[in-house]
Amino acid sequence: METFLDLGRQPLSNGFLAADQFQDEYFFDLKACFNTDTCMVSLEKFVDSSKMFNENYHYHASKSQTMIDHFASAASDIKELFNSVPTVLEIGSNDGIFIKNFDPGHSYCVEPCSNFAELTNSMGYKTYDDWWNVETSRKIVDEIGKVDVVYSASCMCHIPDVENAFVAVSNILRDGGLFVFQDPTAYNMILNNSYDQIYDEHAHIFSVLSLSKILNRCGLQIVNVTPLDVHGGSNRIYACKSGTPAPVVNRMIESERSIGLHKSDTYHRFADNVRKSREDLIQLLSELKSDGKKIISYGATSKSTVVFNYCSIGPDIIDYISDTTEVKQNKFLPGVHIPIVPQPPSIDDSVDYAFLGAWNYLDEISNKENVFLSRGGKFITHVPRVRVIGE
Ligand code: DWN
Repeated sequence: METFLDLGRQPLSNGFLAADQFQDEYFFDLKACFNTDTCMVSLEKFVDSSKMFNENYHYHASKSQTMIDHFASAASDIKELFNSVPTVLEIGSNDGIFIKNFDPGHSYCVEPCSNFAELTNSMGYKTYDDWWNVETSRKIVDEIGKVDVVYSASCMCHIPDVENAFVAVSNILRDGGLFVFQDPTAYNMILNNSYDQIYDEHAHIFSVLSLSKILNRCGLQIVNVTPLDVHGGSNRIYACKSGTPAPVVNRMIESERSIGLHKSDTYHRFADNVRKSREDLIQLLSELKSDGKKIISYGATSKSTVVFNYCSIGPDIIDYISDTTEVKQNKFLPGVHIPIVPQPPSIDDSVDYAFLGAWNYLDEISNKENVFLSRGGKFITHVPRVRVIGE
């Protein structure tokens, strides 16, 4: 393992908190490393999963229309692959945004955040409030048998012992069944310089190259890959116990090799770009602030927790963060403690600039905030480079 990036002392990225919790706040050293054997990008030290995923988990997937539409489409694509109603197990079902598109009688969930497990149970989906691992897979097989589809979105990369997680999938998948999972890609992270994909919850940043090596060790074979725009660039991986990989699988691996995802110096160059991004963002925001401009941030995201803590940008620069998620509102962003407020229908007239904490929803946000933009308001982003959008 070769450490290539140090993002400094970081809080829990989703650890939104009240002022009276500041003194007990948890911090850890966030460093990323590259495995020269598997080509996997991972955290140098994993954060205890129970600190991040528990009954107070703040992230509700259904707070963006983009993702509601995305998962409805994903469900439709999967249904078309089967002649009859498939038995589906979703790992990391969050608020039911995906599984709600399936028949409760043939669908099951695994969700360790009990606030969400209770929600999908109340929606009629048998939900196991457990960590996903071999032990849980055996328990579920004993209860319901094997399944046609295992689906997981933005979850597999959150599991430190991801090989155990994949063996567990192999355990529960019937012969001829399909494992479909999607997570942000190392390819897009390097191309977009989106270092804010690296945080406590993201134990790994996947590539097709690294996954093909690891899945093969777990009795699974990648048979197809679909690149996705969501979450800053993701891959939807289709794997099964045996099958012939579609040509796209090798094409994706060749694309990854063409930008050097198999070489450690690629990641050291990435780290140089990250350090420059920090300097550029601090300079831009400081100059705007000293010119008397009012700057807010849009979307209280895990990603913006990383950026603002890495760049030491706090409430002296960013007046507040607006967000649609009720459980985040009237709290503070972890670490730098920028206040989070309910998101109004339109950005307040007093605001000059909005940093895009939720840059992955640029289109949706631009449509929503056309009044702000038409009166001369500007968005700021750091991906793929620090800039005022439209200037
Ligand atoms: O992997 C993960 C992804 C799926 O979600 C988790 N580990 C944690 C989390 O990461 P994130 O917080 O960076 O995700 P999002 O989806 O970029 O968060 C968007 C945030 O922005 C939500 O809190 C909702 C908010 N939002 C908003 O306030 N106004 C979103 C839109 C589209 C809006 O118009």
